Amino acid sequence: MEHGGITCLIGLGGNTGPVEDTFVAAIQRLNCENCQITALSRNFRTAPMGPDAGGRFTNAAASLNTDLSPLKMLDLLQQVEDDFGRVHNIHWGSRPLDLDLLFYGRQVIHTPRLTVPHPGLWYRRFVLDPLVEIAADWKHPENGHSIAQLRTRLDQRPLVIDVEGLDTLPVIPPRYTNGLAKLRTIPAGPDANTADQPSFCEVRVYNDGEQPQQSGKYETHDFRIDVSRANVTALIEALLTAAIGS
Ligand code: A4P
Ligand code: MG
Repeated sequence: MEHGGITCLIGLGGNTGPVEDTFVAAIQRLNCENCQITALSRNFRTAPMGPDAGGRFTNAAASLNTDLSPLKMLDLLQQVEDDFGRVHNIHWGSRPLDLDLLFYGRQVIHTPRLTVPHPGLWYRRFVLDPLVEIAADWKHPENGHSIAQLRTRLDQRPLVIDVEGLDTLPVIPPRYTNGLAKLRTIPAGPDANTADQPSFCEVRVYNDGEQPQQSGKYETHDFRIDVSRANVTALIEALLTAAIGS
């Protein structure tokens, strides 16, 4: 590659097979004629996000310089994923290797095949922990926050939990909340999933009450799940235990 090129940040994830070896081999594959790896984070062991995600993940982040267009860059990432046995069947399923294009320079891209910056990156600890090691000062082109600021935001308290579709709040023992979390109940909105499932309610978690400035294209919660009313208290207690300790 000639001088110049665009700096990209990519996220690596995987939870089947020898993931750390897979990461090393994938980085070697990405370091090619059109692409030069410039930094690589440590590997992080992370809790799986999503009900079908499987066991614990390993996550990392890398920066690279490339003269490939955004879609050619995505092609390359998908080619490398396929080479390591990725089967694209279950959304958010377990996988030997997932390569996400987190940033392509400062570009903002919204096409059916490619969304850049990656829409989930700004609230996912498993993306931000590795990213902060290699690009703490990198600014998100849509919300203006640096990676370090987005990461710090995840630790801000109180943790706000909205329960949509319940008239009264579940009773949560104070040892769980203790000023570190704020529970609110909000009426079910017109588009609430709970409209067709009256025995369910929707729980949303916000790491802070005030979200980073939105472009209008992001969802504002950090986590959302529909849960039966009978299980809502157990869910919230589990969330609080995981997020702030009991
Ligand atoms: N696509 C659009 N934009 C991008 C982008 N910026 N980078 C499209 C990569 N791909 C992008 O992706 C589905 C489609 O997204 C692609 O065809 C591409 O055109 P995929 O990788 O085939 O499917 P996926 O990964 O199951 O879906 P998705 O929405 O990309 O999920 P994520 O965000 O990758 O999350 N838990 C932990 N702890 N660590 C993880 O790494 N990863 C996931 C998947 C779930 N839980 C996890 C982790
Ligand atoms: Mg992916």
